[in-house]
Amino acid sequence: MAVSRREFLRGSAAAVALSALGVPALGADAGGPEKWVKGVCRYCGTGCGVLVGVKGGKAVAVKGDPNNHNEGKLCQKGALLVPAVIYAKDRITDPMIRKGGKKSQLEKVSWDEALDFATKRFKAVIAESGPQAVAYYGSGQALTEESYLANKIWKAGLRSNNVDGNPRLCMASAVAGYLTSFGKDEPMGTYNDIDSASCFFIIGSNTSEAHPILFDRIARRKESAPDVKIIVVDPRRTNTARIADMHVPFKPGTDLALLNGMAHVIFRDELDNPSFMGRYTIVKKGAGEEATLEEYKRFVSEYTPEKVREITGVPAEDVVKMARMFAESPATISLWCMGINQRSKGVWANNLIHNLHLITGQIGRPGATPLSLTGQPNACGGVRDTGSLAHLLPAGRMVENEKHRNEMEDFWKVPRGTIQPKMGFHTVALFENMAAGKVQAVFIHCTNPAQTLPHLNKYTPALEKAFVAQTECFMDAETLKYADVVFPAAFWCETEGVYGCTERRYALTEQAIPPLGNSRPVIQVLLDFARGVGVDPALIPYKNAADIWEEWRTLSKQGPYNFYGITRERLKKESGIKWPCPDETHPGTNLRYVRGDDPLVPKDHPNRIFFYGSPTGKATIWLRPHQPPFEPADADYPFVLTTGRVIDQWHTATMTGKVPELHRAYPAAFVEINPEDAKKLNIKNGDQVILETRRDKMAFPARITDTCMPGLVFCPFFDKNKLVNRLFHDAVDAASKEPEYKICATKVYKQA
Ligand code: MGD
Ligand code: MGD
Ligand code: SF4
Repeated sequence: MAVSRREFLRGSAAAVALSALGVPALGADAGGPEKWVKGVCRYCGTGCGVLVGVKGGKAVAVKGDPNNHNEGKLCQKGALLVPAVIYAKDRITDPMIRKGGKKSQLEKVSWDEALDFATKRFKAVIAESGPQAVAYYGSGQALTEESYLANKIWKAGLRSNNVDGNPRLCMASAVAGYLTSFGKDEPMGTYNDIDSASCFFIIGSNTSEAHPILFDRIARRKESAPDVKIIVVDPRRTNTARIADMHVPFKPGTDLALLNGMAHVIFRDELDNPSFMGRYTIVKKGAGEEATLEEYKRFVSEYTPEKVREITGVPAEDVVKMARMFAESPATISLWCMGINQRSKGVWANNLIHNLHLITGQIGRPGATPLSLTGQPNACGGVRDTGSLAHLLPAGRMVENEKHRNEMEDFWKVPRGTIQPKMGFHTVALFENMAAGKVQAVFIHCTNPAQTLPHLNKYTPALEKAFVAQTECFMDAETLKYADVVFPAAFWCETEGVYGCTERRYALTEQAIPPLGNSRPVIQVLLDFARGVGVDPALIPYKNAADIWEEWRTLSKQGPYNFYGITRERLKKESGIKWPCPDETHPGTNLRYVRGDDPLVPKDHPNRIFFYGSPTGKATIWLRPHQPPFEPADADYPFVLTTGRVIDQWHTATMTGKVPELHRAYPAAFVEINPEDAKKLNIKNGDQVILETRRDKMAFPARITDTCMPGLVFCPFFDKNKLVNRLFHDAVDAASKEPEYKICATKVYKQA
């Protein structure tokens, strides 16, 4: 890039601000909207507040909410949500079924017929094969009330723990990382920490494209305080890396060695914080056996900068420099996302980031915190917190814990023993069991697995085999090819519900306009479906989403996720509140686990920080050795293929693909390839390049760029005409079961 880092910093912040300023008038007729209705952006886990402009019963404009954390700003995706996406030509407005099996066409039918078609089939499967033969596959984009309700219907109503969803593909390693390091899920920090941090350790996150408004906040922090340092650890030189003081490209999949190497330097150079460790931490190894701090120090002492260089390719002096910057800064924040989570050792990588904070005491102060960035707008609030995954129950409870099951059975007023004691199938196992015929019917909500599961050649047959009931808004969703019944869902501001974003902030999207055509809020669909399948009406006595919120809020009162103070009325008035928030007068919490800030830490607790989610009250430093990725490059498949996002497209592009301004920027998939590699392979810009893995091969147009280091190629996964996931394996992290979408081995050659 020809511009200086400083110019880029200014430019990127300005671009975000510009989109916020330009957009309010978009789509509005002369005179402007009649009213503005408060909500949350439909897209990423940044969770920006929006105001939807309404005129004549239609959404005509959108602008940033000045009272939410984004202070009125939106990136281009949020700013272009209205009207193109809502009123897209291919919106689904009527229920549809396939009367003649998978090969027949979808036909429009009435709601009664569609519901009857689905519920009869689910009932028959349960009667013949038992509740373990049915499943719910949900989404971090579904509303909290929807996920809570589906979880309750399946686990307590149908007695099936087969409740999972796309957060398994995304946040599962972060969840397991928080659980094992601190005892409970969800971060202790918030976005406010960005404004106080003096060192940003950004690892495996392309913040500028995936969380643009947070990137803008980081860029502003850097501009306002030039001493602030930014380290970006990523094998690609992304836009995020362009504002870094130090970009550290390295061999993909070797983060564990790098992070242990930083710990080595911290001890070697006496940059550790013994009093913090002594007071607030314990040490564990392997599956959880206790170890001593001396054992841990001996363990990391093997990760000398020279050894780390051999494994990672990072110069030894850079390992030392990073460790010093991390430890010596007045306040260091770590930010990470899929480069860490979507890995066969994703949980360990999370643990090792937490380790760095625990050994230096860079935690529990403004600006000093680990903060994992959440991808989807409601993976945290909707799925993680409500426990809508195969191994979880609400508010941090576990399916396999009898006490937890009993607590939920008592609260839900079902007999003890109702919830099955064995966890259900996590995503990859769920689709494996569908292919094997053990799971015979699935309810898919707000996700598009036929494009986004790993190893698609293995899993699309599962969708062909099982009975698929699907909620959807747009006709171009790939999964519709396999749907037996389609429920048209009211989209975003056509209904109401809560999203919970990265920073434990719950915020309400209010209904601004009526559902389009015959589409319906999914709460209503789930309630009708449950009654049709024979779930006891007493279990689901709700009239609307607000009733469900009231139950969930009351339930939270019992434990460490307490947000009883976040009433529907408050959510209508305020632009998001961060839990813990135990009563209606509480303003919400910034520094979780910190006495004086977190209301769940007793005021008279002897320690300033109390990790109350952990049985010892302390955090855990883990001994985790380096391990290579599942499928590293080798002599036969000499390149590493990685996949991810581009700023203008959201996942499978069913929404962003409808917005001309966004679609023009990235109309189709491509492969990024380093100039050195391109030269060796005689590839020019735009040439068709074949990527061939052990599973499949596919051609992409080449983009020759130094973004990728030599030996690495990158493809985005938004393009349904190039299902890049056909190339991928389905290896998962042993603990979190999250797939390793970031690394597989591939051949690269020019199409003949
Ligand atoms: P990705 O592009 O998946 O985005 O947000 P990010 O995780 O920031 O990958 C992040 C980075 O990981 C890439 O730059 C890649 O080079 C790097 N990486 C690859 N291998 C390694 C490795 O071995 N180690 C390290 N340290 N890094 C590696 C994802 C987030 O984005 C998510 S989860 C969702 S659900 C949302 N999706 C989304 C979207 O689809 N489009 C846009 N525009 N924004 C989005 N925001 C959210
Ligand atoms: P989306 O496009 O977000 O992708 O994968 P998906 O969740 O499968 O799917 C959302 C679906 O819901 C779309 O079909 C959309 O049209 C529909 N929809 C939109 N709004 C509504 C609504 O209001 N109601 C209903 N009912 N439906 C609606 C995302 C997944 O992809 C994630 S989260 C991750 S982190 C993984 N990342 C990843 C990667 O990094 N690389 C590769 N290669 N694959 C990946 N797959 C995963
Ligand atoms: Fe929406 Fe994310 Fe952009 Fe904010 S940063 S406007 S939440 S897409």
